[in-house]
Amino acid sequence: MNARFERTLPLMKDRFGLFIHWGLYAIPARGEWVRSQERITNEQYQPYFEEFNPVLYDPRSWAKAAKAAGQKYAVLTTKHHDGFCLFDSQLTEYKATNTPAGRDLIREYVEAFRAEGIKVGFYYSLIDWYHDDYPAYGDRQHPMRDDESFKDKEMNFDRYLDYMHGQVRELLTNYGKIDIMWFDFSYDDMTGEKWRATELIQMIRSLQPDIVIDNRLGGNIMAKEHEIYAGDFFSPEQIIPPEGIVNDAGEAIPWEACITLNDHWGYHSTDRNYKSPRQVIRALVECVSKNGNLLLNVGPDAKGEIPQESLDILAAVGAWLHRNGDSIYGCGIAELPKPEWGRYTQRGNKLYAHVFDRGIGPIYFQGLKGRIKKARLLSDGSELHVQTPWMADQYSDTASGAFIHIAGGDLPDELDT
Ligand code: JFZ
Repeated sequence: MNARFERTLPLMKDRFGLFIHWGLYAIPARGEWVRSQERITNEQYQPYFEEFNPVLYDPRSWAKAAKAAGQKYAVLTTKHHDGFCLFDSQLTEYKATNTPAGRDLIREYVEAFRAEGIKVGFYYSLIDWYHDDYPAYGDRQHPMRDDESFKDKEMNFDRYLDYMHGQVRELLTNYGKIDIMWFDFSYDDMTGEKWRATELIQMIRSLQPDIVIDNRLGGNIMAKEHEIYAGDFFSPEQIIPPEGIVNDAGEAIPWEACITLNDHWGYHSTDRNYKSPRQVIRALVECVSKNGNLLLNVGPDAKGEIPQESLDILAAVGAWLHRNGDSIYGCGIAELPKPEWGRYTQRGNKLYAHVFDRGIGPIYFQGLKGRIKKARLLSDGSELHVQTPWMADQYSDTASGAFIHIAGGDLPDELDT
């Protein structure tokens, strides 16, 4: 891996994080794009601001749920596309402090997650549908994109950029050490220096030298020589790349897939299309097997609670990780061909075989002939009988299928198949 990704490596050992989309859009409860999709004006959206009162908001319970789920970091929307700020920004009145909530909700989040030993990340939307100086008419996602009355509206985009940079400065000055900055997102010609991205990155690095930044400010993270704002990791969305990510020079690029639990990021009251714990565990294994992280999303409701369905999934994944976490944390790709029955992950001289599809008969470990020192079932530590050097006759079913941990004395040196 290229040396410039060194600051990303500690985060990439964590492998599993919690994404939280939360804001005024939890009240209409039709997802965080509701303003754009339904062309909702500022005036029509204003009642949600006036009534926002998440009486059950208790970020300590969120943090406990994340911890029990085995998640090592979290990323919360400090401001989403609707422009509403969960933090007490001095640069806008459009913030939680001025709603019935009456306080800085981000401060409580930071303190609660820190207290549980979970790394803290800020999602911050580059797009802003509230700010007067953000292009509205003709912008393909803005709620007012086809409202003629916005056609000749005067705006000064630099004023928006000053605001946006100023808010990032606030976020990275007022809350102690922040681990991740997650910008979202560039599109069309709204990318790179359009955001004054070099200047922004320089400011961020001066405030938080170790912070890890996503790649959505633009630039080309795949280029060997890329822009300073091209990001510290690649962020595929709702997709796990088929073979991991390498740049133009064939070097591995750190990446993190972000995935929803149902079909929306923000709270949606009727979307019951939840993934199963088994699917989520397999997605996590899949990411790790290709050197990636999984950022799994929840959308708390207007009262401030994570939906029960999501909590149940998190708990089930956590129960699996409690026993099988050694095959995830600090693990990455194994230099072996992708097996037919599932996926490998590896850390040092330990190879982990995640058997998704047991099939009939023995499990074949291609390319491992003579190299298996011993095999143990990771979930309970029990001995597995490897009948010959290339197959094991025992397995146990777990949520993700049979699970075998093969511990070899000096496997890595021998793993060049
Ligand atoms: C963005 C947001 O619009 C969305 O609400 C959510 O916050 C998500 C995590 O990020 O959605 C995107 C951003 C980029 C792409 C697709 C959806 N993209 O590049 O294809």
